[in-house]
Amino acid sequence: MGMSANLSRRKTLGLLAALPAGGLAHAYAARRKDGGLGEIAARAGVTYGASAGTVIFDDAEYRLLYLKHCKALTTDVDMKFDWLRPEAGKWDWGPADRLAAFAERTGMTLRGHALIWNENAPDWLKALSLAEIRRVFDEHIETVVARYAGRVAVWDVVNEPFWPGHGKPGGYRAGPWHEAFGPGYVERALKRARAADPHVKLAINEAHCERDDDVGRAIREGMSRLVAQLRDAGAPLDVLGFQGHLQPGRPYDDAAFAAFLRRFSGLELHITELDVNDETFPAAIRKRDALVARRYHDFLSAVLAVPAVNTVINWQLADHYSWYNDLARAGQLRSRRAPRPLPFDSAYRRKPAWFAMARAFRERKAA
Ligand code: 9MR
Repeated sequence: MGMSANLSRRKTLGLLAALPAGGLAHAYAARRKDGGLGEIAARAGVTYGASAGTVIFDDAEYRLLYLKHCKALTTDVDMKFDWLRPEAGKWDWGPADRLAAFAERTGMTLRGHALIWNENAPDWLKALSLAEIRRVFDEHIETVVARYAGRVAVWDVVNEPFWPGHGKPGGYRAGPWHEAFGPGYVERALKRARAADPHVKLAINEAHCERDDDVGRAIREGMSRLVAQLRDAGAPLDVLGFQGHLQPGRPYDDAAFAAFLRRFSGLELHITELDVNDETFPAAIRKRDALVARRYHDFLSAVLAVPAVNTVINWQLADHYSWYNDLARAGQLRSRRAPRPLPFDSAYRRKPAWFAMARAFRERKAA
């Protein structure tokens, strides 16, 4: 990044610091006008944003990326069950409240992630009787949704309902909530969430549907069946979220995924956690970035051809904050090198992936 960009960034930081709270939303909106990804996406009818954690309050340069590019913000981990309720009888609202206040102040659409997920259950929950787990389920949804009513615009009410590998009937993901209610936990969660906030959009958020292999196809079928059942049951459902953690080492058929998306008439479709795992790409950065960018462009071109897709969210914005770093450190990727899955690098510079996304948004507008 050149000297002048650095200077103007510093100037902006100073300017923002000097503004009273009331003027911030306006100042942020003004900043976004000069070519932020959120503006480019908006012109194509797409709300663009990224997930964020409280690191944005410590890393001012990272925060500026959100201010410039994002019109939507998803809480990365801070509204998850185990973050809100680390111990029995204890609630930790601090980080979630801070992110909610930030989104409100800056005029970003807030996506709550995620109310009910069969993964990541804390030990104290797993130790409860099934009757107690049922009580905690209802209490959790009512308490959390009511607290953020009017501030969270979309809730990922149920995250990742399917995982065929668990061997449950219907391919459902196993875990405490499934154990307590069976697959009916999904409908129950949606109804309870609607009762706690009549206006928030309610989403089911699923992984792996983008894949063109046995797992991807099984989860797609599961989602189709679930949505049909929920419709028959009159359950409230506004949005389907597809995470979009693309794994180029696996088989993909973007056109087949887009055809699958077209099945869901009457629902909004959101790409909720987009990134590209570069573990199978060559090490050379220029080559790797070009392949990551191409993957972004091909995927987005296919899904943006579906009119109901109106939201695209990246899972974090800059490479060094991606969850793939945790996987690399834990030896769970094919390579231990620093992953480059996102539109910005660790120096906050736009990468080819940024331009590929912008191009896909512009092409949708022109189509
Ligand atoms: O990014 C999240 C990471 O920091 C957490 O350790 C992990 C477990 O809670 O969850 C990550 O986010 C996941 C999301 O909640 C659901 N889809 C897959 C995401 C990446 O693992």
